[in-house]
Amino acid sequence: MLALVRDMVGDHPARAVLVASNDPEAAGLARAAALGVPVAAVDHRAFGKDRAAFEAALLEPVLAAQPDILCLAGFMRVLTPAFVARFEGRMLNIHPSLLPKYPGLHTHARALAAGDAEAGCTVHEVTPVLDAGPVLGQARVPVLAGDSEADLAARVLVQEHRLYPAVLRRFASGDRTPVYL
Ligand code: NHR
Repeated sequence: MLALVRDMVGDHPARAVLVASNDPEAAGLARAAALGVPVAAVDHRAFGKDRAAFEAALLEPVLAAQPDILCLAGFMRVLTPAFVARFEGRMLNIHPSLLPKYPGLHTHARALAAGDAEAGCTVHEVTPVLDAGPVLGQARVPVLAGDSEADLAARVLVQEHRLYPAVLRRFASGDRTPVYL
């Protein structure tokens, strides 16, 4: 998230209008605020299993900010089709695997368990089906002998911070050609 916010200066085709989180304690909120970006938090735990009610509350600050594009970054709440439909074709996510491999959770553990020689991250359009929307970019890293889940996650994260800003720049300029780093 911070890599995106920090990139949106100068000749960048977009500007950050809001950073929103489902976790009021998320460290990124204070960091974004320190960079001068408006922030909002809506704690999903206050809504129990009622995803629609959580999303209705989240929508208030999001709609007030009038974004053209939504970027999910470490956002861990599956979004309902109704929410996705409101932002169809203009909501992105970064996922820590080389999709279509390993949609969902525990991607690094799954790549290690499979003995993969390569791992990486993918930026994709968010559709109602989890981690299945059109790919907008990918970056690859090697899996090294003896890697732990944390080792691999850290190596992929470095690439996430390069890939997502590169994809957003291109996407915000109206170009959906995938970026491959
Ligand atoms: N929503 C839709 N409709 N489509 C996608 O592609 C989405 C999405 C919401 C989030 C991010 C995704 C990831 O890149 C994402 C993509 C959360 C879960 C999950 O199972 C899965 C994938 C992603 C995010 N969430 C559990 C839930 O009940 C909670 C898991 C937890 O809190 O640890 O929402 O990783």
